[in-house]
Amino acid sequence: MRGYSALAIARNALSDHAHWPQAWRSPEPQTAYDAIIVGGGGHGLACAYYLAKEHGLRRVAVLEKGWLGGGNTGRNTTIIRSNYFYASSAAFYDFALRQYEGLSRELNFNIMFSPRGVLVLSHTRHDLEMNRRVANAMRLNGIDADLISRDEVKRLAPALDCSPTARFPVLGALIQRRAGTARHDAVAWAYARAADALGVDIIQSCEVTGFQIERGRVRGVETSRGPIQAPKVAIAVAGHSSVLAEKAGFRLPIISYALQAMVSEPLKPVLDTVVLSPATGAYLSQSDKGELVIGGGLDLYPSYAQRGGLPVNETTVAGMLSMFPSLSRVRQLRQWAGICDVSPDSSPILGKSPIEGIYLSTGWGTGGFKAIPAGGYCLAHTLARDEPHALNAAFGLDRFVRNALVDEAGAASIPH
Ligand code: FAD
Ligand code: PYC
Repeated sequence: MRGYSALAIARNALSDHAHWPQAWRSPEPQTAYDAIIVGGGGHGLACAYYLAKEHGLRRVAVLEKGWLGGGNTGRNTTIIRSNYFYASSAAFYDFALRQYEGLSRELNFNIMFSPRGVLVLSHTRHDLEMNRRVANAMRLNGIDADLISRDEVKRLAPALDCSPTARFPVLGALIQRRAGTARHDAVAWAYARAADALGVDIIQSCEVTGFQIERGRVRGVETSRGPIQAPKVAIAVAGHSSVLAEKAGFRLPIISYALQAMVSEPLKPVLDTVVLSPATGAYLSQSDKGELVIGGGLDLYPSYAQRGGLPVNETTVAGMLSMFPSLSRVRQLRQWAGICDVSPDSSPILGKSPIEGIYLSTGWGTGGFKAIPAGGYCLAHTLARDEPHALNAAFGLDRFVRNALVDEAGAASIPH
């Protein structure tokens, strides 16, 4: 990591940001590239970085209709974990977690990775059994997992109501101690800066509006800033995946739902781990700014509105307060939503599309932030070599016709 003196940090903090260097260029689009990535979220930017770094592709453009990280990457609740059930998911998400552990160093950008542990609470006997099943599966897949008692939960999260009379009594938890959080927009910025340094053109305010396709093969894209040619195009647009697939002439088994989250006013430190409670429908952690970062389940009707409705917001707050009654007077500061791309088995679709030269990164649903380093790495491999990496071989679109689902809805850890 580049070293900064305390004086330099103080000078920057007090400056009006004048003369700060741009973290990446803002080039005009060229007429042709070797590869185009649609979507400047974490997955698109990571793919661009790995295409340049691992595969030597330098004539690469990321086309983003808005601003970098303005989609779900900048709207999520920053939880990173690899407590999945099936071997293929475990290998994929743990590869991502291992990349996150070294990402600040790799990209020379502090993404504030914080392995503060993630607890999935058990409120019933059945929850205990299910958590034990997941813990056993994780250990069989070589991933750290512990089952902890109510007393240990109380020690880790003293503000949590662990009394036997609680509305949702806590019987124990599954903990992944290596799991935690990272600053979401820093992940996008870190990949953007590193990709730019390797020659990738990152072009914001450039919407892809269509595809040039000849005899089943992609030749380029139409954009709000004119046509751009490329023999290979990756689509990494989360909740808008079906919209773009339709423009390319195929359908995806993706439904887009809003997932909302909120933060409280800043508080003094009250929680230094992440608590997920599928039964109450709420989860929370505390950011470095002191805000409680709170989320719940999907607004379960298809939508492209980045808002979310009041009933789900209220249910989430009620669930959170049933666990943490002492927070009842804390005020909600902000609320927002992102459009999640949910696949039938809640696993990603990461691989080839029915059009030659078009590749897909979608189906991340409510859980793709934690996947970004693995998703970008595997998408780059698939695009560059025209075949999946071993880590994403199970996640092709063809699994829905082969009846080879990887059903991880239960691993979402939130009402789904
Ligand atoms: P995005 O970050 O959404 O990027 C896609 C980009 O494509 C957008 O910037 C969009 O503007 C752009 N785009 C769309 N259409 C076009 C077009 N036609 N032309 C050009 N650009 C286009 N995951 C976790 O792992 N942990 C969590 O704690 C977590 N919490 C979440 C909480 C909330 C409230 C939400 C909404 C999501 C959460 N997720 C979480 C999920 C995670 O945020 C996403 O799965 C992940 O960020 C998806 O990244 P992406 O790069 O695929 O998509
Ligand atoms: O994937 O860990 C996750 C998550 C938690 C809340 C939303 N997504």
